[in-house]
Amino acid sequence: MKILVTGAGGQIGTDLLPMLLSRGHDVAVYDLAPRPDWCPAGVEWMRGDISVSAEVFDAVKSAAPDRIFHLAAILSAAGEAVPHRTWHVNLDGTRYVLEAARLFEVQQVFYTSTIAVFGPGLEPPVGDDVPLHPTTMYGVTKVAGELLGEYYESVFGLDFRGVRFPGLINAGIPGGGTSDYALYMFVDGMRDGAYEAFCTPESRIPFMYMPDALRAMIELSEAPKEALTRSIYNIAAMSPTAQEIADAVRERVPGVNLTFKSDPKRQAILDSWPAVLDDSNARRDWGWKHEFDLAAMSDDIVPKIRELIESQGQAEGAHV
Ligand code: AKB
Repeated sequence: MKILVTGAGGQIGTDLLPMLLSRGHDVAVYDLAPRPDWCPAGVEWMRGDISVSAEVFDAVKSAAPDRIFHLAAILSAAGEAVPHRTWHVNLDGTRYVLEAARLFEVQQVFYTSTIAVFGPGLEPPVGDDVPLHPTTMYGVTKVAGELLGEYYESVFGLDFRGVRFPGLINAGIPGGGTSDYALYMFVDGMRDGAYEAFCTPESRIPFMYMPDALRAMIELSEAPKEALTRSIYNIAAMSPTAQEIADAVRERVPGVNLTFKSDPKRQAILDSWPAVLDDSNARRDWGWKHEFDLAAMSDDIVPKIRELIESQGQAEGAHV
């Protein structure tokens, strides 16, 4: 199957591309950045801007994919610095992807939504169908993107599906998200021996380890349509506090100095997100089940980050 991945130069793409190749797919990428060193051979890398309709249409026409995994987006913390650009990239970009999919008869568009669609005051565990009142431009665009995809599904018959990701953790690139403190505790803690988290130790949001996140994408993408009762699903794995993440790092990285200094803007974003998600619809409809809790993830990720730091050192362009 031919799969086009938009925004593959970010945190998810680093791990998704090798996985798609290992499953025998023909993979093309559409990304603003030039082809990075880590991009596996065999991936066709097209450079372009998701917020320029003609470029998106040309890329989809020339790649002629069966499926699009649409990852390109500006995340929550970065988005608050450039809200207009975030609207343009996240929402117009999604509209161009959906329209190109319709024009060039792409079978499925897979959408990466987020816990940032939720706003403050929701009682945990928070289910799929609750009022969505996000406080960030990223969240606003993701709510609108979900609705736009559902419109393309009901009006044009496009197969549109996706997940609301928790904060993601992998041995990779932090990408301007508010959940990045968890990843930095591991990466900076191991590389520099210290990290000051921009949140309180009590902060608690849902997180997921990248192998679970990738498996969720593949499993939902391949699920029979008739089994699905909705387009967009909450998925969950763990909801540790920042303190619990720090403790997990400390247990595995002796001597690491992890401290907390809450940044009011990013703290307000974190506090607006649910502490715990209800993902029972995903579990019922397509058998979603996470594998990694905090301990299992920490055991798995520490040697991977160590290997990456050793192989890449402090070199310019290293993606740790
Ligand atoms: C962010 O922090 O903006 C993202 C997300 C939770 O969608 N990682």
